[in-house]
Amino acid sequence: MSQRVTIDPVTRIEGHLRVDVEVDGGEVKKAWASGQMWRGVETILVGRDPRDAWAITQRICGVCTTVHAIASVRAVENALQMEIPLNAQYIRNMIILAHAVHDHIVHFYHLSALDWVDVTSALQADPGKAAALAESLSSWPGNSKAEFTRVKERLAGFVGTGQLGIFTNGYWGHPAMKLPPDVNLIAVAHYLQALDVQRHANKIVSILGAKTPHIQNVAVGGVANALSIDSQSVLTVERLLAVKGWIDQLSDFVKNVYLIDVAVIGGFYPEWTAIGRGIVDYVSVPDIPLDGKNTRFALPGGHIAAGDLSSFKEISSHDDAYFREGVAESVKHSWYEGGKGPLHPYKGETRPQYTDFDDDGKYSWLKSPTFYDKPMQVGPLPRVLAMVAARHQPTIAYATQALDLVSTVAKTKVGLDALHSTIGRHAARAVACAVQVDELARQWDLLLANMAKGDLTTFNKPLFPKDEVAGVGIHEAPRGVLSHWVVIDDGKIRNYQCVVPTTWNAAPRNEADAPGAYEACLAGTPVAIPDQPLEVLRTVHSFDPCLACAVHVVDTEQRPLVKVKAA
Ligand code: NFE
Ligand code: MG
Repeated sequence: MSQRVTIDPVTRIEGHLRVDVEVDGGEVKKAWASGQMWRGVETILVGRDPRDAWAITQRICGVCTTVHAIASVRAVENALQMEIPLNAQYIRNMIILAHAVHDHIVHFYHLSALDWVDVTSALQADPGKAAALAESLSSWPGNSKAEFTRVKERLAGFVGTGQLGIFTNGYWGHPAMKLPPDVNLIAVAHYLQALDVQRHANKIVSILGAKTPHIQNVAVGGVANALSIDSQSVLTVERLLAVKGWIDQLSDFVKNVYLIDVAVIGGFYPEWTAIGRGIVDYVSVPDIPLDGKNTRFALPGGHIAAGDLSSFKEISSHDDAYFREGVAESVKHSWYEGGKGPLHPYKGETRPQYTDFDDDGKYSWLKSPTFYDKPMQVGPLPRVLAMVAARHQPTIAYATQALDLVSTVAKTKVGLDALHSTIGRHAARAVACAVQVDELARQWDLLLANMAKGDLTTFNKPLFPKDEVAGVGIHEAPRGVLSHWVVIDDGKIRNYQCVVPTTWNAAPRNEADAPGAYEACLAGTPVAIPDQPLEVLRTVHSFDPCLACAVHVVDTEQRPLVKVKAA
């Protein structure tokens, strides 16, 4: 007999996501992903000055705080066909990369690791054996017996008081938890260390961006940072040297802790390299521009059809018509006025029309984006597969290292194909993070080398024509492809549409009733205990949902923190 499980809201994500699954024979047969809030930022922008859009759109989200600012200025600059000073590109690139590294570390340890790590089991661990194992895998100084003993005592202290503190309400002891106690202890220690390390990424963003969350230094035409090689200006060499120190510390953690933990956990859950496959049509975009016109990039991106890397079609610039012409959004299953079929974002409409949750009708505030009429998966997995297909050597090296370690722990050969999965999304995120932290160091070098040549320019003034112009700002954000589409008429915004990573992944069914990526990837997920749907959360969390981004909003209703309904 089939059971309906509603998880509303899903926690340890950003925003208000409801997920419904129909469970039969111990696995998910059908799923619905529903965005439960709406804000209308796109509507707020109409009639405003395009130079202000970045500051407003950035408030879409407090998690990916920088990404909407970047996509927005890129959209307006694209409409004006502007060239951006190299220094501005390097500073933006460093902000983008530091933010991504922060986002990925926090997502793995603080938002999703506890789906795989049983905190209470760590109390059975032997700190000496845990240290021997961890030290055999990396040279990270936080892997000592003394450190693991301290963490175990601290944990025993929590549990002894009857309060698990930040670890309350997990599915501890669930039959789907498989890590041995020593590995659980290592992971809990790294969870706590990651809380400390992630600050370094935010310090970089706040020094370069003037504050975080929500940077203040971007402008249509460049950045507002004053550069100088003497000590009088805002971004001095002294401050840049401090930034370099934090980059080095992040690099150490990402390569010696994060990448290794993900691979070890993957090795203990090899069955999860075959669960959560779903949509294997992927799109990512090139990012980290190396010139002022967004035509050369450090990190490639493109389209992969049906999971086949040989089908890779590179998206070569931010003006690439292949990307620009392929995107459309349907509202057939979304709470908006519609009836016109899928619309290209320049023609997009955002007119809310709430009805109830209807399984076969409208059931989400998210629109349903498609690329050449097909739903896509976006995110670190599509990004890594595109970079592998484009023969980006650092990506190939880190992916090989991670998969080899998964194979060693699982005692079976695990190849690239394992990445099309729930655990694969985590592995790809760690691989992407290692690539990004290296690229962050390289952008630092490029900025200093350019300053040393005597170029201190950071801004070109935008000029708005009387005529109508349109532009797209593309950014490979932490959760995947982000695009802002702006139509400007006589210097004022006439239409503004954001097509956001979580909108792609958490989309409801599209015009052809084909499910979105969460929905498709949930099908086949095993569920041992329907009212403790840990496995469903594993697959949903592997995408790193951000609903504020996806529907751009505010929930005016009070909702319970966790509601799991098994019927
Ligand atoms: Ni609010 Fe975001 C990212 C964007 S995802 S987290 O990455 O854009 O929808
Ligand atoms: Mg939108």
